[in-house]
Amino acid sequence: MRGDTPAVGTLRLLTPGPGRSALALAHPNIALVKYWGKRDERLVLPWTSSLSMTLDVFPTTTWVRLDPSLTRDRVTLNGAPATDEALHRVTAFLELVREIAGRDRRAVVDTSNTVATGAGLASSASGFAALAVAATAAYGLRLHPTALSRLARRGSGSASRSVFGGFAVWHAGRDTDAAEEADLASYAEPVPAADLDPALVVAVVDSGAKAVSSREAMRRTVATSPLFRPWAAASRGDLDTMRAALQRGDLAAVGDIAERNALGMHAAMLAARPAVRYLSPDTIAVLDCVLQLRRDGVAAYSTMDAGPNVKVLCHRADAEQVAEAVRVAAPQATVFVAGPGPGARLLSEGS
Ligand code: 2P0
Repeated sequence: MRGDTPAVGTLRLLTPGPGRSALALAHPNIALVKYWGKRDERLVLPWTSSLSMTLDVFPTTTWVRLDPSLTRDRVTLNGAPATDEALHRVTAFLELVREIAGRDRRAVVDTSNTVATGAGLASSASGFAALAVAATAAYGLRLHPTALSRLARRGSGSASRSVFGGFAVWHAGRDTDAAEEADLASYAEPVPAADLDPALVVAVVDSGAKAVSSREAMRRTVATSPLFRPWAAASRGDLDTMRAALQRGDLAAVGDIAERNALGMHAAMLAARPAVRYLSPDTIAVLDCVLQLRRDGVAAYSTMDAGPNVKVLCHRADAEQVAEAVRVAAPQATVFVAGPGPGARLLSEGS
């Protein structure tokens, strides 16, 4: 990766710290206006801007320790040695951090998710946000939150948003051929919101790993789906109207936009060739339940990511009623209530 990352120098908004080892914590986020599709795979630049809520559940903790005796990085994921794609992604990310820090030393990384990895519950968002915080601290870097968000983006696009708590927007940035300029312009930042009293009821209908990774599914959707570009165009409008709805504290409008944006994203995936279908009969049962809740006067709105699980946006005061209705509609689902959570943070560091 060295030598082909001209934009890295621009991340040097830092002062050196002590380094050596660090422990960090980050929470997943759920997008209300989705990120789906990259215009640049290497720099992880998205086609469209996205907007999310960071959760207060399912955190990832990541410990990074520099070890002079190692010739390659050693990565443990949920207690087992990481292999293949997961190992490659973490090592490539550490290469990027080493390049910024001007250091060669390899690292031991130990990371644990409190939710099933790869089940469409944003474990890569919390994972790379926590890794960005822990690795930069271990290598003695202190990054501005904007630079940290841009760095986390290189690990996994949605991780750029988990750097921040509450609602965050990830800017797609400028469409330019200049890699450094494009990289600089694509980062997340907090979004002003009136008090919405929001909750997300998370219905885990299937916690197994997905058949098609979101990375591959995005690639296929962009390359083959005739519905991708219309969805992307609509998504730009969705972002503007959602920002306005957040500012005036209009949860019904936020939910309405989130639901149509997610359904549009899945429609684009279904039109890919071959089709990417994450939605299952249990997903549809929860979607029907949410429609019925709305008919009964409860403000509840569905969103789904790269998997069959459904997250239902509602007022905190209605969350238990919504959770109970979802449990009845999908009895085998595990249902959690989440609220807005904090941004990624350093828990401790040692030398
Ligand atoms: C999102 N998702 O906005 C969208 C909606 C899933 C559906 O971000 O390839 O793991 O690592 O940049 O961030 C999942 O994709 O993808 C995702 P990469 P990521 O939350």
